[in-house]
Amino acid sequence: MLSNKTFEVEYAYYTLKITPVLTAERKYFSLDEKPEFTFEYINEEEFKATLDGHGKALGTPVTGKETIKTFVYDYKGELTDIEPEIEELSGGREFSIKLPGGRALRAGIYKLRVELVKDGITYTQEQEFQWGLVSLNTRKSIYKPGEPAEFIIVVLDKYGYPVCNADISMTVTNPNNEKTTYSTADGTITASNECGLYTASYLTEVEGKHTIDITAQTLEKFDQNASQQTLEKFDVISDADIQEAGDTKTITWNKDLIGNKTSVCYSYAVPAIRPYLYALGPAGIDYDSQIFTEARSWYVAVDPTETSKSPTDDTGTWDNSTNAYLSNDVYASTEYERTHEYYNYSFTFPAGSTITKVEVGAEYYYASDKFHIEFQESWDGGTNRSTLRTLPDKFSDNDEVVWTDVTGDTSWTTAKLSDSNFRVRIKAVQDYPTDFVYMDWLPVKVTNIHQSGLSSYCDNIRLYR
Ligand SMILES: [Ca+2]
Ligand SMILES: [Ca+2]
Repeated sequence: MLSNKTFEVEYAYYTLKITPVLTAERKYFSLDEKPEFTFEYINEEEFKATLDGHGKALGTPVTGKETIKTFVYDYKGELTDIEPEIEELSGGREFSIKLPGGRALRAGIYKLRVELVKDGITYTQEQEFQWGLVSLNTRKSIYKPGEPAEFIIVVLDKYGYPVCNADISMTVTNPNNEKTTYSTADGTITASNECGLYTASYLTEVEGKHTIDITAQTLEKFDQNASQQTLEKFDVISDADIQEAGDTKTITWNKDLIGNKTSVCYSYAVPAIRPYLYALGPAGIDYDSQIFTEARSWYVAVDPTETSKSPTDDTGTWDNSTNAYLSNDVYASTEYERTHEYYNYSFTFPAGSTITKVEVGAEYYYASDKFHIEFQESWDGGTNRSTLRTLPDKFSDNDEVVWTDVTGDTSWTTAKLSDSNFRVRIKAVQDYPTDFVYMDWLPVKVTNIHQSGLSSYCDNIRLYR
């Protein structure tokens, strides 16, 4: 099996008992941290036990090679291409294993596996950890005392998708060791309109470094499958010099200050890959042979777009069929075993869109339990169709739309959702005796992701000398 990283260790020790131990510094890391672990297979005591009182080795010396292999797996148990940095520490046989950060990271649950091969025997240790599930942004990286600091908290689930109803608590410790607590429970942390984003406001009083601890409880969410995609480049547009090195683009401005002030502007577009987060910054300012650097990076992500559409054309044998174009308590209906097909949903998507979810909606009711509606969709003009699904019993129209997730029926593309290809067929299915079924509205909802439009930023810079 291929590993992310293989590390060879020369040794000239003595026959020793091996007890590998893998320890995580913590089990939760924020996105701008590099998760760090310690791997040890002979501890200090065992090592000392092989020496006599004068530091000389006991027993017969053995020389050879040991191999340490590391593997980093994602939440699906698939090997990632994350290459840990392995460093030999002094003392027994102890190694530091550090995961590198990157410009583009997928938040989630990961597992580090370390294999030690010694004398033909493989010793394995594993450690699970969370990376970037909770992160904190502030509008600015530095605040003046008395200025309110607005915190933006981002909460993701173990697959890296935003969590809308997280239960968050946060403690801010100021330099005098005074603590202020915030929580969604007491309303000091509030959910924003955008799923996964939460805000809190903190009044800065004391100068110095503040420490912030956050925990978030989330309900598990299983409705999305991430597709494997290659990372794309971040598009950056600016009047400044743009240098590219590795996965980083650096924008540099040379500015003459006017009244100690200047401003810089740039635009960027986030690649259409979910659920990755992209690091911006930290920004640096060189002045008077000094350098100021922001405390940390900022993260941006692409958000999915949801679009609902109604049919605008139909064919078949239901009565008053066009009434299913609109939710208005006026119905298409039938009392016989008949089928009807709806189409021309008029979906349009930006170029390069990836379809992540397709749902068929139905606002309907049955006059009795003698008759049901089944439906199926087609993505190639009616040649192939999904299997029939039965809409559950519902005996009055309460204006509720029953959505069925049909994402798994085919590998959806924007072309499969075009007017020439996409159709929804409904079928009344008879028990005995017959009775009426009613369809008020037959919408379709599609979630897609695409490269964001350009976001433009201008920063005003003022130098206090
Ligand atoms: Ca209705
Ligand atoms: Ca209607």
